[in-house]
Amino acid sequence: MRTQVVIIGSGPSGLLLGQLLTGAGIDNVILDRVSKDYILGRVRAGVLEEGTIHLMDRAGSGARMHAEGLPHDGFSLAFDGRDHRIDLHELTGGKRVMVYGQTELTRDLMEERARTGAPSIYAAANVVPHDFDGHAPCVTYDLDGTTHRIDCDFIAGCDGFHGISRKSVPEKAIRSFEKIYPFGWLGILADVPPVSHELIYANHPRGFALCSMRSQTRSRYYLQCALDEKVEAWTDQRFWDELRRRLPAHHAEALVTGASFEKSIAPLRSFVAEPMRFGRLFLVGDAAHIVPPTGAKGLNLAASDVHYLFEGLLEHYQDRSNAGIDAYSTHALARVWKAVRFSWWMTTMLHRFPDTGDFDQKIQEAELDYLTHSRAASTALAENYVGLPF
Ligand code: FAS
Ligand code: PHB
Repeated sequence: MRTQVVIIGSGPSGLLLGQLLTGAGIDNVILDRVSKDYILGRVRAGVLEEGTIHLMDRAGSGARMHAEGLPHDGFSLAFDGRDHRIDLHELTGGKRVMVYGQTELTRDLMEERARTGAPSIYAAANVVPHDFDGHAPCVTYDLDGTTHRIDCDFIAGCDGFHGISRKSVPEKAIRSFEKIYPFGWLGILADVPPVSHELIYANHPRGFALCSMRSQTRSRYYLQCALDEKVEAWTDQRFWDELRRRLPAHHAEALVTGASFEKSIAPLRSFVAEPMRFGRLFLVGDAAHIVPPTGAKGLNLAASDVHYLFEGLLEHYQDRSNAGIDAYSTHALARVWKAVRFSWWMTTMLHRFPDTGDFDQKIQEAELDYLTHSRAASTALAENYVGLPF
């Protein structure tokens, strides 16, 4: 088989890139090692920046997102028993975010891809990119007991943090930067109405909490937890009781609880691999970088990588120019590092660190005090939260 672009990974990065390329008449094949259902069973991001929304529209996959997504003009920081609203819309001159689950975004892209008939191969084992430092790259994979080969012009490594693409790059050609946080997030999904119409990021002496949602009837909540916590040790009742302790009294009293249908613990890390291009192989999304979810940036960074790579490939095929793909890594990393900084800053400001001393705690309190009393400081938060320009 031959195609122009092989995309390894059928998560948001791979699917969004695949649909943009298909729409531009650039042939592509998506490979994933698991099934569609497995991918759709993962519960992850919940907040979309306007840039991501525009890319979904350009990929022909935005209809349900606009119909069911929840536009949000602001969110609240909760500490010392009180809420402090950050008015994103006013502070950014009219920008907002949309609450729409990554699972639904992925489903929309999968359904649009099936409608266009572009090829996706699932349950592909032993996917391996070859000769991407030359002019004739290819990808091999095993399916139904047979090894297959796809010759191509380019390979997009959209296969996430644990994928094969970044691991296929010679160690001397890649540099990584990492920070591991000493806690994780225990997340829960339940079909109960959200405690507030907007998100609440809570800083409490017992730990961070986040009140989010997927719809007016489905809530998504998170609690900071120790890295050695086990999900099995958290009954629904224990989760709800702890969440109430970390929220201001008026929210704790209003909280509607119920049976959860998803509960998981995610570790938090910041990670960046440089560069993001190796000859004919491009790293995209979580394959190249990871951020703690505090700033709601992971999925949205994947989208901006896709934007830069898609524009570069379009220029290569339509204008016979390599300027865009040559600039991909530099352009993507410039935005990645600003989002990594913002996600680190939000995480440092809102979580309780096990080794926090009295001085560090006073600095955190001063940060929150300055942020909620300075228009300049809250504007800086708002412009990062809605997403810096592509
Ligand atoms: P993904 O990891 O989504 O997709 C990679 C795909 O590649 C997968 O389908 C995988 O099966 C496939 N793959 C991997 N190795 C392969 C191989 N060798 N061969 C073939 N296929 C292979 N972001 C937020 O903004 N907010 C959040 O709240 C949030 N919560 C998260 C919680 C968890 C537990 C995790 C892990 C991430 C979370 N994220 C969050 C970040 C997340 O949303 C990612 O940014 C997003 O999934 C990135 O999409 P992709 O780059 O497509 O990577
Ligand atoms: C979510 O709804 O899953 C979510 C929202 C905002 C975040 C992180 C996760 O910062």
